[in-house]
Amino acid sequence: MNLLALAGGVGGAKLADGLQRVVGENLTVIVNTGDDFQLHDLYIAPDLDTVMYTLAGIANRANGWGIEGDTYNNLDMLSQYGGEDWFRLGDRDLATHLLRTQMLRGGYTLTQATQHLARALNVRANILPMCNEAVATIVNTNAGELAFQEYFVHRRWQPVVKSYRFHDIEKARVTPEIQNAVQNADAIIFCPSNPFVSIEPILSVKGMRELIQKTRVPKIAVSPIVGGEALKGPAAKMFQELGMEASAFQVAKLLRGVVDRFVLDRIDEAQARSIKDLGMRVWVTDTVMRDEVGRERLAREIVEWVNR
Ligand code: FO1
Repeated sequence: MNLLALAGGVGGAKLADGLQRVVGENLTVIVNTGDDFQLHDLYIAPDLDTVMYTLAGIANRANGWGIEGDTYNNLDMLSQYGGEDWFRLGDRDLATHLLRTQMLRGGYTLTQATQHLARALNVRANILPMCNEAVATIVNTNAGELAFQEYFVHRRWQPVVKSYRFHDIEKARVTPEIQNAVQNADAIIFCPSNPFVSIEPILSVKGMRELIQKTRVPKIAVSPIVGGEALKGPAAKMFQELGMEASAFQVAKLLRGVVDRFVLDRIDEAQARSIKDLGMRVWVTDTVMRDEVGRERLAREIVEWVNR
């Protein structure tokens, strides 16, 4: 069975890892690149790297991002010089950014650079950036307009979000690799990633939403909001600041028209009825992935639900 997953950062990467454990190379992951930015003259793609390191089995276990056991000698030296040190790039992680940046400057696409890096790390699944063009998520806050990493990392997602936009999204196009993956997919899984700044950028690439909508296969979302809270990051806070309640039901509402099945945590079982009323089939289970066993169990349950 060919699976296609849409993912952003840490939560999405965990389910992608579970899916890779179940279907191996028959998994393709489309990853958000709205978080990408330039720092120290390097092209940095945090979500692509989080997914890549997680699927390669080398992600930092405590953070979910970065590489397990990485050192920060370069950062310490940079810091001593008074350079920009708020974004913690590890020594080994740095190699990824150096090589990717060289490849992009050498005329390779982001898709090609990503495939080269992932292959070298023995990742079995196919990791694809949502597009080859540079797109930048900009968050409009009570502290003004902030580039995504400035909001997320530098200001620790404390500013109040009023709105957000994806700069240059109109230039982004669905890649041939994504077109292929969508057409060959037997199911599409929306990983538990932030619906506003991880999933929405992917769906906002010209032609992406329609491409997914017209494919007649199960499309399954897993809620990143469990018991009214985000498992990681600012998703719940963003719901509230954007005037919505933070709930799995609201996630389902945002994905109505694209997704036809919804995986709901047991703790939110009372919302099953209202999600079904949106026209979705609902599967209730334990969705919190505490370890690799939990990732694989959730992935297997999803695959079995599709096969049933
Ligand atoms: N997140 C942080 O909260 N602080 C960091 O210093 C940081 C560094 C970093 C370096 C490389 C990388 O691939 C990711 C990194 N992240 C860091 C995570 C990342 O910026 C966010 O988790 C995502 O952009 C949100 O999905």
